[in-house]
Amino acid sequence: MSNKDQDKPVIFRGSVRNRRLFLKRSVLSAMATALGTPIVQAAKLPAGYTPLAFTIKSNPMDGKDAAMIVRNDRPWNVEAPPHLLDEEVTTFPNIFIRNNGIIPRNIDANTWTLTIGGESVEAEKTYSLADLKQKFQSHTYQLTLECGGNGRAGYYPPASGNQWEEGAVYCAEWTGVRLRDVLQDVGLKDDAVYIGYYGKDKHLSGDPNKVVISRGVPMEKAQQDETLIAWAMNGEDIPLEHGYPLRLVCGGWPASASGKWVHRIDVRNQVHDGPKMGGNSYRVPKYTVAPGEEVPEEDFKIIESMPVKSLITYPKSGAMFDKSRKLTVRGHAWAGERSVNKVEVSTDFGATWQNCALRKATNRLAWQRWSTELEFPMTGYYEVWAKATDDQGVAQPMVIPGWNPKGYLNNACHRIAVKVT
Ligand SMILES: Nc1nc2c(c(=O)[nH]1)N[C@H]1C(S)=C(S)[C@@H](COP(=O)(O)O)O[C@H]1N2
Ligand SMILES: [Mo]
Repeated sequence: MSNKDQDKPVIFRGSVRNRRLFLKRSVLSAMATALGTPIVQAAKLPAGYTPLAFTIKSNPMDGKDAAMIVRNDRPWNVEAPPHLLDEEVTTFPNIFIRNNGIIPRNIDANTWTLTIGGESVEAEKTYSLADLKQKFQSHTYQLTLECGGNGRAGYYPPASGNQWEEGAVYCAEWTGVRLRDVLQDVGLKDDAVYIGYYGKDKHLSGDPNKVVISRGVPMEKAQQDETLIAWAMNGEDIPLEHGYPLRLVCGGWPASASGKWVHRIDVRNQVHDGPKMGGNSYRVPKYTVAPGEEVPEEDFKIIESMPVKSLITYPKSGAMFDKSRKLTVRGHAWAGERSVNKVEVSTDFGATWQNCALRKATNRLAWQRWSTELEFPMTGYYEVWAKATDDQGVAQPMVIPGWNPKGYLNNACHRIAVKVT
């Protein structure tokens, strides 16, 4: 937030795009007129809640949101509208792209190498792709990667950064070797606590010596079965945008821990301190803060496992359908290192909830498919809200969770609008 905004009342800060309408009961009939159909569960509308059809950003009723959404073109950042994430395993090009720098070009996989170094290895070791494929057993897992800032657009006052709505998440199938097996081959010292990756992308400044981003995970996460050094996504070469020819993949954690175009991994005797490990990058306050509050740097902690969340991927928000039909609703749910125990949907603004069928994950850290059928008592405007609960009983909040300076970890319920005719 800029300084000149500090003294304005909270609801007037920020851009017009993010300003919400605040609803009085008396405007409901005007809304129904505008929609051309009644808001059937209007009596259940929480006070101050603005139906999706009347929020200013991405009006679902205008049918204009069919393609991938570009959030920034330098660096290139693109997200998927939720209905493009309906596949069980997400495929290119329906995958969000998040870059902090410039995508490297002219990559030759035949000469690509991965060096494992750092102060906590016995001796540095370098592998070609062929070495990795021959020396170690390969493994394939579906792994959910969600940007720590997914949902940032929902925070108020707005947090700087890509204004992701719902679509900075995917679950693809990755093939590679376990980082654990490679680390074992290199030989670790007893004081190893963290790993840090280095990619071949270029810094926006053009300075070839400047590292764009170098993040990592603690040894425990680095040595999980599912933590891969991958060369294939969905059975093919990794698309260039997603890290060709080699990528670190740490499912269930902020996707920033999964280094693209990886050519070096350091084993550290301290928490890795590469660019975007400190300050307020991918870190949140250790305690609840008031919206807009300044937080001292020492009070931040690194984001690890991502919170429970779900998406409605069918139908598309804004769908119209005939009252004589039952409406199939489906999507995915995930919970970082945890699994999801329950997904429920509501068609009356959260007053009552209906249980959905929920599949087990194909493997740990993969998202889970859920579906249900809905019947609507009368024609009109409805919203479908979805809410997942993890295996520790933690559920998604219906409203925006705790504000934090960089707008991370918004796992509020996903909502779509539907019109029954
Ligand atoms: N080398 C490199 N790796 C990176 C990034 C980057 O900018 N450079 N961005 C990270 C972030 S913040 C995210 S959310 C994911 C995005 O992965 P995707 O582009 O495959 O969706 O990559 C991570 N790995
Ligand atoms: Mo990210």
